[in-house]
Amino acid sequence: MDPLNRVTVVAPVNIAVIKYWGKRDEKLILPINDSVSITLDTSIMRAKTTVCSQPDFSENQLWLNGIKTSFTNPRLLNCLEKIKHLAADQQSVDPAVLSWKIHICSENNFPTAAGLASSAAGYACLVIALAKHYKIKTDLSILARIGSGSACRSVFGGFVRWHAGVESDGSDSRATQIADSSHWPEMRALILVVSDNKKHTSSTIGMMNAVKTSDLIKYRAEYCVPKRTDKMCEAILKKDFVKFAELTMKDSNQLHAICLDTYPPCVYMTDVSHKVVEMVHAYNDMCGEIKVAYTFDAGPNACLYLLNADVPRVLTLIKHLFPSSSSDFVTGLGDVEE
Ligand code: 2P0
Repeated sequence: MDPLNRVTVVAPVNIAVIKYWGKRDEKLILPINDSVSITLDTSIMRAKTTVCSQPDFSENQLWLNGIKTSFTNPRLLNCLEKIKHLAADQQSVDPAVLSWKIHICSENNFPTAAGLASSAAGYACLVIALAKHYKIKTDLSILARIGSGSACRSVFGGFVRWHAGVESDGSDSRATQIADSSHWPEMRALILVVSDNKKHTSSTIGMMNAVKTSDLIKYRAEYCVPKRTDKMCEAILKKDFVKFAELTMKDSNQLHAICLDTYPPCVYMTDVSHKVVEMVHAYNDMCGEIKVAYTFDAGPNACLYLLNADVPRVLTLIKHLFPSSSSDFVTGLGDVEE
């Protein structure tokens, strides 16, 4: 036991291949459709959180990437309150511990809020650390979801599905593992950092506007995603890269089509992002089959999924077409580290 009662957890980033975009309940963070993601190796992109509570702490305090930040974020307060309630119900710690103030220190090793899934790793990490600190037993993906939707997928390694669920209390809106991180060892993610500027419209606002104004999003959630999700799970289990890659690219394109169908439109991809799309299609055409897939979240940065054997050739191509790019990196699949 740490004499200062500290708990440290490292949680990975996940990058969706079937995207979460749109909520049916803003407060409980319940999505309108299932999503599927891959959890990346923590050596390159991860969040690290330490929590500590002491009888002599006078106030709750939070540090994000070394900067003291006010402890007022409603989602953070909500997660902490829910976890303390569970600890009280489960009598998992001495009641005095629940009255002590807490210090939370969290850092990412990659650009925050640049569409690189920082909230997913951050909230997964926070919830796992708090659950450990207060010794509670519960479905951590449900707790992480309350912090940030995509965070529910980062509590598992490997290939993960977030089930939208049908219950209004969110009790069935949780993530499950499709296959663990050793299932497809050749799978690699290549992250192309187009820009590390903070995004102009947060995912939360972007998806709220989409639900309010886009007709396409209803079609997507009702008719496209259910079929696509089942096909994606099948492609992952069979390690069918061609099918996996085609579904990944189509789903990314549909997300950004919905962003354009939002009124006023929400544009996350830049000219450079579109050049990456062109490059991938040209490369696949040249190879005569799909060897690389792109996917873009709420930002201009690309995540390319490819198999290990293709990494050297694709990296050479990127260096040739984007000579000024310096911060691209390749990573495999990973797990939470406690
Ligand atoms: C995803 N994204 O599936 C999609 C694709 C971005 C594009 O989940 O409001 O930060 O905290 O639930 O989880 C980003 O949304 O949004 C996201 P909230 P979150 O990864």
